[in-house]
Amino acid sequence: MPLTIHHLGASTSERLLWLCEELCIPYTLIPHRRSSRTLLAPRELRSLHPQGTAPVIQDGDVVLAETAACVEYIAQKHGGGRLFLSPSHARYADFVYWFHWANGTLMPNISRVMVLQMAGIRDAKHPMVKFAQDRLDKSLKALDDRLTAGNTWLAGGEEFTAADVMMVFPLTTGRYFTPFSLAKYPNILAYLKRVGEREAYRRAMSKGDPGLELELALGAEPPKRDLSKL
Ligand SMILES: N[C@@H](CCC(=O)N[C@@H](CS)C(=O)NCC(=O)O)C(=O)O
Repeated sequence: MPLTIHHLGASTSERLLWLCEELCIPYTLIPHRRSSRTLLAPRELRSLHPQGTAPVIQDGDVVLAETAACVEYIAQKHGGGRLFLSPSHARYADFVYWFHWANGTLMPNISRVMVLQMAGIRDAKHPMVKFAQDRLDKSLKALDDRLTAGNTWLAGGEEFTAADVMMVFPLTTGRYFTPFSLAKYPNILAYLKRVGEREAYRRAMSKGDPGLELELALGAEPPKRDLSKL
Protein backbone atom coordinates (compact mmCIF):
# COMPACT_ATOMS: atom_id res chain seq x y z
CA MET A 1 0.00 0.00 0.00
CA PRO A 2 1.51 3.37 -0.98
CA LEU A 3 2.14 6.24 1.34
CA THR A 4 -1.04 8.16 2.16
CA ILE A 5 -0.98 11.92 2.67
CA HIS A 6 -3.94 13.62 4.33
CA HIS A 7 -3.96 17.14 2.97
CA LEU A 8 -6.01 19.97 4.44
CA GLY A 9 -7.04 22.63 1.93
CA ALA A 10 -4.59 25.55 1.71
CA SER A 11 -2.32 24.30 4.46
CA THR A 12 1.17 23.25 5.46
CA SER A 13 0.49 19.75 4.15
CA GLU A 14 1.13 21.12 0.64
CA ARG A 15 4.81 20.78 1.62
CA LEU A 16 4.50 16.99 1.66
CA LEU A 17 2.93 16.90 -1.79
CA TRP A 18 5.75 19.06 -3.08
CA LEU A 19 8.37 16.82 -1.45
CA CYS A 20 6.86 13.69 -3.01
CA GLU A 21 6.65 15.34 -6.42
CA GLU A 22 10.30 16.42 -6.19
CA LEU A 23 11.37 12.90 -5.23
CA CYS A 24 8.93 11.08 -7.56
CA ILE A 25 7.53 9.16 -4.60
CA PRO A 26 4.07 7.68 -5.29
CA TYR A 27 1.38 8.64 -2.79
CA THR A 28 -2.33 8.51 -2.26
CA LEU A 29 -3.71 11.98 -1.63
CA ILE A 30 -6.71 12.29 0.67
CA PRO A 31 -8.04 15.85 0.60
CA HIS A 32 -9.88 17.41 3.56
CA ARG A 33 -11.81 20.68 3.52
CA ARG A 34 -11.55 23.23 6.32
CA SER A 35 -14.70 24.08 8.22
CA SER A 36 -16.18 27.11 6.43
CA ARG A 37 -17.11 28.61 9.81
CA THR A 38 -13.88 28.14 11.78
CA LEU A 39 -11.37 27.28 9.02
CA LEU A 40 -10.22 24.45 11.30
CA ALA A 41 -9.67 20.82 10.31
CA PRO A 42 -12.73 18.56 9.94
CA ARG A 43 -13.40 15.73 12.41
CA GLU A 44 -12.23 12.98 9.97
CA LEU A 45 -8.78 14.56 9.86
CA ARG A 46 -8.63 15.39 13.58
CA SER A 47 -9.49 11.82 14.48
CA LEU A 48 -6.43 10.40 12.70
CA HIS A 49 -3.78 11.59 15.17
CA PRO A 50 -3.89 13.09 18.70
CA GLN A 51 -2.34 16.31 17.37
CA GLY A 52 -5.47 16.96 15.32
CA THR A 53 -3.75 19.08 12.67
CA ALA A 54 -2.58 18.70 9.07
CA PRO A 55 -0.56 17.06 7.78
CA VAL A 56 -1.06 13.43 8.75
CA ILE A 57 0.58 10.61 6.85
CA GLN A 58 -0.13 6.88 6.97
CA ASP A 59 2.44 4.34 5.93
CA GLY A 60 1.59 0.77 6.89
CA ASP A 61 1.09 0.88 10.65
CA VAL A 62 2.73 4.28 10.99
CA VAL A 63 0.52 7.34 11.52
CA LEU A 64 2.55 10.52 11.76
CA ALA A 65 1.81 14.23 12.17
CA GLU A 66 4.04 17.36 12.31
CA THR A 67 5.29 18.66 8.97
CA ALA A 68 9.03 18.51 9.55
CA ALA A 69 8.79 15.01 11.03
CA CYS A 70 6.75 13.88 8.02
CA VAL A 71 9.20 15.49 5.57
CA GLU A 72 12.12 13.75 7.23
CA TYR A 73 10.27 10.42 7.48
CA ILE A 74 9.23 10.46 3.81
CA ALA A 75 12.60 11.57 2.45
CA GLN A 76 14.56 9.08 4.57
CA LYS A 77 12.20 6.14 4.35
CA HIS A 78 10.97 6.48 0.76
CA GLY A 79 13.42 8.85 -0.91
CA GLY A 80 16.76 7.28 -0.01
CA GLY A 81 17.65 10.40 2.01
CA ARG A 82 17.61 12.63 -1.07
CA LEU A 83 17.12 16.35 -0.35
CA PHE A 84 18.72 15.82 3.09
CA LEU A 85 22.42 16.68 3.43
CA SER A 86 24.55 14.22 5.38
CA PRO A 87 26.73 15.30 8.35
CA SER A 88 29.83 14.99 6.18
CA HIS A 89 28.50 17.53 3.67
CA ALA A 90 30.26 20.91 3.79
CA ARG A 91 26.89 22.72 4.07
CA TYR A 92 25.35 20.36 6.65
CA ALA A 93 25.14 22.94 9.47
CA ASP A 94 23.44 25.47 7.17
CA PHE A 95 21.05 22.84 5.92
CA VAL A 96 20.01 21.76 9.46
CA TYR A 97 19.67 25.38 10.58
CA TRP A 98 17.40 26.50 7.73
CA PHE A 99 15.42 23.26 7.74
CA HIS A 100 14.45 23.88 11.39
CA TRP A 101 14.27 27.67 11.12
CA ALA A 102 11.18 27.49 8.89
CA ASN A 103 8.90 25.98 11.54
CA GLY A 104 11.01 26.88 14.57
CA THR A 105 11.34 30.64 13.99
CA LEU A 106 9.51 31.93 10.91
CA MET A 107 6.20 30.14 11.56
CA PRO A 108 5.93 31.27 15.23
CA ASN A 109 6.80 34.84 14.24
CA ILE A 110 4.05 34.80 11.61
CA SER A 111 1.58 33.05 13.93
CA ARG A 112 2.05 35.73 16.61
CA VAL A 113 1.02 38.40 14.08
CA MET A 114 -1.93 36.24 12.98
CA VAL A 115 -3.23 35.75 16.51
CA LEU A 116 -3.08 39.49 17.24
CA GLN A 117 -4.91 40.26 13.98
CA MET A 118 -7.57 37.65 14.76
CA ALA A 119 -8.01 39.15 18.23
CA GLY A 120 -8.59 42.54 16.58
CA ILE A 121 -5.41 44.01 18.11
CA ARG A 122 -4.08 46.04 15.17
CA ASP A 123 -2.95 49.35 16.66
CA ALA A 124 0.63 49.71 15.38
CA LYS A 125 1.60 51.41 18.69
CA HIS A 126 0.38 48.52 20.84
CA PRO A 127 3.52 47.01 22.48
CA MET A 128 2.57 43.45 21.45
CA VAL A 129 1.85 44.51 17.85
CA LYS A 130 5.20 46.32 17.73
CA PHE A 131 7.02 43.32 19.20
CA ALA A 132 5.33 40.83 16.86
CA GLN A 133 5.90 42.97 13.77
CA ASP A 134 9.52 43.56 14.73
CA ARG A 135 10.16 39.82 15.11
CA LEU A 136 8.51 39.09 11.75
CA ASP A 137 10.46 41.86 10.00
CA LYS A 138 13.72 40.55 11.50
CA SER A 139 12.95 37.04 10.27
CA LEU A 140 12.17 38.19 6.75
CA LYS A 141 15.31 40.32 6.68
CA ALA A 142 17.41 37.34 7.84
CA LEU A 143 15.91 35.16 5.13
CA ASP A 144 16.41 37.85 2.49
CA ASP A 145 20.06 38.22 3.55
CA ARG A 146 20.54 34.46 3.29
CA LEU A 147 19.19 34.41 -0.25
CA THR A 148 21.85 36.62 -1.75
CA ALA A 149 23.11 36.02 -5.27
CA GLY A 150 25.49 33.29 -4.06
CA ASN A 151 22.70 31.24 -2.55
CA THR A 152 20.18 30.04 -5.08
CA TRP A 153 18.74 27.67 -2.47
CA LEU A 154 18.75 27.84 1.30
CA ALA A 155 21.41 25.31 2.24
CA GLY A 156 23.74 27.43 0.11
CA GLY A 157 24.85 27.47 -3.48
CA GLU A 158 22.91 25.58 -6.12
CA GLU A 159 21.70 22.59 -4.11
CA PHE A 160 17.93 22.39 -3.63
CA THR A 161 17.14 20.62 -0.33
CA ALA A 162 14.35 19.80 2.09
CA ALA A 163 15.08 23.14 3.80
CA ASP A 164 13.51 24.80 0.73
CA VAL A 165 10.51 22.48 0.87
CA MET A 166 9.99 23.55 4.50
CA MET A 167 10.40 27.29 3.87
CA VAL A 168 7.94 28.16 1.14
CA PHE A 169 4.45 27.57 2.58
CA PRO A 170 4.55 30.40 5.19
CA LEU A 171 5.69 32.82 2.47
CA THR A 172 2.99 31.81 -0.03
CA THR A 173 -0.22 29.96 0.88
CA GLY A 174 0.28 30.97 4.52
CA ARG A 175 -0.32 34.58 3.48
CA TYR A 176 -4.00 33.75 2.87
CA PHE A 177 -4.21 33.63 6.66
CA THR A 178 -1.64 36.24 7.67
CA PRO A 179 -1.32 38.76 4.87
CA PHE A 180 2.06 40.52 4.72
CA SER A 181 3.99 42.16 1.92
CA LEU A 182 7.33 40.91 0.65
CA ALA A 183 7.96 44.07 -1.39
CA LYS A 184 10.97 45.04 0.76
CA TYR A 185 12.65 41.67 0.20
CA PRO A 186 13.96 41.33 -3.37
CA ASN A 187 15.96 38.16 -2.67
CA ILE A 188 12.93 36.37 -1.23
CA LEU A 189 10.89 37.41 -4.27
CA ALA A 190 13.56 36.12 -6.66
CA TYR A 191 13.65 32.89 -4.62
CA LEU A 192 9.87 32.46 -4.88
CA LYS A 193 10.11 33.03 -8.62
CA ARG A 194 12.62 30.17 -8.82
CA VAL A 195 10.31 28.00 -6.72
CA GLY A 196 7.43 28.76 -9.10
CA GLU A 197 9.56 27.60 -12.01
CA ARG A 198 9.98 24.13 -10.51
CA GLU A 199 7.70 21.66 -12.24
CA ALA A 200 7.33 19.56 -9.11
CA TYR A 201 6.09 22.58 -7.16
CA ARG A 202 3.51 23.47 -9.79
CA ARG A 203 2.36 19.86 -10.01
CA ALA A 204 1.97 19.63 -6.23
CA MET A 205 0.01 22.87 -6.04
CA SER A 206 -2.36 21.85 -8.81
CA LYS A 207 -2.95 18.42 -7.23
CA GLY A 208 -3.38 19.77 -3.72
CA ASP A 209 -6.21 22.26 -3.98
CA PRO A 210 -7.76 21.98 -7.45
CA GLY A 211 -11.27 22.97 -6.32
CA LEU A 212 -10.06 26.08 -4.53
CA GLU A 213 -8.33 27.63 -7.54
CA LEU A 214 -5.84 29.41 -5.35
CA GLU A 215 -3.36 31.77 -6.93
CA LEU A 216 0.14 30.66 -6.03
CA ALA A 217 0.91 33.76 -3.91
CA LEU A 218 4.49 33.93 -5.18
CA GLY A 219 4.46 37.71 -5.68
CA ALA A 220 5.19 40.68 -3.43
CA GLU A 221 1.66 41.31 -2.22
CA PRO A 222 -0.43 38.74 -0.36
CA PRO A 223 -3.48 37.18 -2.05
CA LYS A 224 -6.74 39.07 -1.61
CA ARG A 225 -8.98 35.99 -1.57
CA ASP A 226 -11.77 35.75 1.02
CA LEU A 227 -10.75 33.08 3.55
CA SER A 228 -14.31 31.86 4.02
CA LYS A 229 -14.20 30.52 0.44
CA LEU A 230 -11.40 28.14 1.35
N1 LIG B 1 3.58 22.49 13.67
C1 LIG B 1 2.51 21.80 12.98
C2 LIG B 1 1.37 22.77 12.75
C3 LIG B 1 0.19 22.07 12.14
C4 LIG B 1 -0.96 23.02 11.87
O1 LIG B 1 -1.26 23.93 12.67
N2 LIG B 1 -1.63 22.80 10.72
C5 LIG B 1 -2.73 23.64 10.36
C6 LIG B 1 -2.76 23.84 8.85
S1 LIG B 1 -1.49 24.96 8.30
C7 LIG B 1 -4.05 22.98 10.72
O2 LIG B 1 -4.17 21.77 10.72
N3 LIG B 1 -5.06 23.82 10.97
C8 LIG B 1 -6.38 23.37 11.22
C9 LIG B 1 -6.65 23.14 12.68
O3 LIG B 1 -5.82 23.54 13.53
O4 LIG B 1 -7.71 22.59 12.99
C10 LIG B 1 3.00 21.22 11.66
O5 LIG B 1 3.87 21.81 11.04
O6 LIG B 1 2.53 20.16 11.27
